[in-house]
Amino acid sequence: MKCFGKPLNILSFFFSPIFLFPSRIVFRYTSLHSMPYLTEVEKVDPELAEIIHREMAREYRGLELIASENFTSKAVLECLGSALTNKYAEGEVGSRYYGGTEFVDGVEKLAKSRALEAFKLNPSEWGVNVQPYSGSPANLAVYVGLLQPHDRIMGLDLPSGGHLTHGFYTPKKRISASSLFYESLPYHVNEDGVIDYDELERNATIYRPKMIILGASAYTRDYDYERVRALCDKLECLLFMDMAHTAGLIAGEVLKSPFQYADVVSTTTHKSLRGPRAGMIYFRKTDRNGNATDFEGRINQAVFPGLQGGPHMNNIAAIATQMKDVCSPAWKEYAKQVQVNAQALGKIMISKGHTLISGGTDNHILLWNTRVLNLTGSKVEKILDAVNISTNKNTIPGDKSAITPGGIRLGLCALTSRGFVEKDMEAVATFLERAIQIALEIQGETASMKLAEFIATFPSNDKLAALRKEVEEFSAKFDMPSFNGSDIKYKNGIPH
Ligand code: DSN
Repeated sequence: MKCFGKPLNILSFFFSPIFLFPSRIVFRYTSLHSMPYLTEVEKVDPELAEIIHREMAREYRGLELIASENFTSKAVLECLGSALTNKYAEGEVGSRYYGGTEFVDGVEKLAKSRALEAFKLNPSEWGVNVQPYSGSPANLAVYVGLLQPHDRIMGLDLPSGGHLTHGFYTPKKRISASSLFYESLPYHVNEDGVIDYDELERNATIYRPKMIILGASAYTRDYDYERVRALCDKLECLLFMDMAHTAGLIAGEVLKSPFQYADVVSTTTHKSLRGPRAGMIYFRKTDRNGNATDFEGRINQAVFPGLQGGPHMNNIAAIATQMKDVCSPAWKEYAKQVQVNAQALGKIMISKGHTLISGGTDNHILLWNTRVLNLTGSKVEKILDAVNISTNKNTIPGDKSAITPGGIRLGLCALTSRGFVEKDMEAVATFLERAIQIALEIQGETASMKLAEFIATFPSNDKLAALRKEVEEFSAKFDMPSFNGSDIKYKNGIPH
């Protein structure tokens, strides 16, 4: 029988689709292999597809140093683009206001259990709501759920590195809903860029807030949870930690966990956690003495129907898959590497004569004092943009204006997701340094040069063009977690 087997196989080959329709097979292979991304958008909306292609190339060819950004995984992007986006599911797992929720219930259950596991939380002590659309809605839901309108809160002031939603207002205007609907007294960092816990304690003792908020957008040191917990106990007020920036490092155990101190903890899921753009709220089911709280109902009600409608189930699925990643042993390595990279870049910058607020970092953020270089943060942000290094201008201690702040915030989560390690920080620091030298040459003796005039010189500056080319060639050596090299249309330069 064996000897008839071969001729039969050969015959079947000649009658196979490959032999009869080779071009079709080759086409299908090519399309599956190299064009899985954006094919439909290209077909129905080429104008939009083109913009997305340029953004993909920008991400791939640039150095992403914005501290709140990261590069998420293909699995997260697939969840975001899945059929789950079609589904309404107002309510909670098992008690929804819509039919057909048997599968999305499974999705949300997974997201919740993994979100608890990621921070090693006991489900009888802590619960989590994974429905907030992002960090700001999550924070508002915390206030709506646990406070009465006009209750007093204390958060780190925005110019000190705090977040808008922690009660920010200016002398002329209540800026955030958190200062419109609640009374807020900010605390500050001292001139070294470290939280002035003495000031917080002094003022809190007089002001007697209902809630003290820890967490920040531009703060480089870990928090003294013990001290603030003791203060909250003394004042009988709630301790709320917004860990949006540092959640990934807390899960990776390179920073202290706030959970043993806080009553409620919020986070975004896209910063150091590297997931989709969404938010989560963790709340104590039992207080620190083991007595049951009513936080679960109050937080859940505040999210829906208090502030939101239907949860975005595609996002919740993306949270679930990202939390699986965060629970994996490899996550600790990622978190450690983020911190190591930030500290390595900080050391190199200091060795090159630069000044960092607080003298370095415990986390992923560096706050670079550009005021001492005679450059505003706005000018540095713009010149770095011109060479495809993305950062943002930031206030630093002593700044009078948030419009022309004296610093730049750098963060290492995104580059670490592309595989950057300590040795790559030398090149990153050198690129930053060269951009600064060009900025100083442009500005010359006229530090008062207007930002628009400064930017207007860029197109004719050959040194900037050369530096941009080098930055882009260097960046393009690293993979993107979000898409394959073959998905990138403009690998060698983005058309102007
Ligand atoms: N805007 C974010 C940041 O950049 O830190 C926080 O919401």
